[in-house]
Amino acid sequence: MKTIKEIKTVKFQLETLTCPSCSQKIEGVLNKEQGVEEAKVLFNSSKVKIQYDSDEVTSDRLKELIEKVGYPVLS
Ligand SMILES: [Cu+2]
Repeated sequence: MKTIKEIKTVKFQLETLTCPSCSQKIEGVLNKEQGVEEAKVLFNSSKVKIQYDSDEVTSDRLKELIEKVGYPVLS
């Protein structure tokens, strides 16, 4: 039997994004992660919207990946 993937959406508020290349870097790292369906950085509001499969990756892990790029996650 095929299991149905449960896709969740999480939004993080980042510290103000100052350059577009950083937001691309964040998107790149997230989209490469197993379990991430789609990650999108909303540059103007310094937010990241991520759709992910909660069986494969946790929101804590996603947060950690963003912080590794160098951007503190505020909430
Ligand atoms: Cu930058």
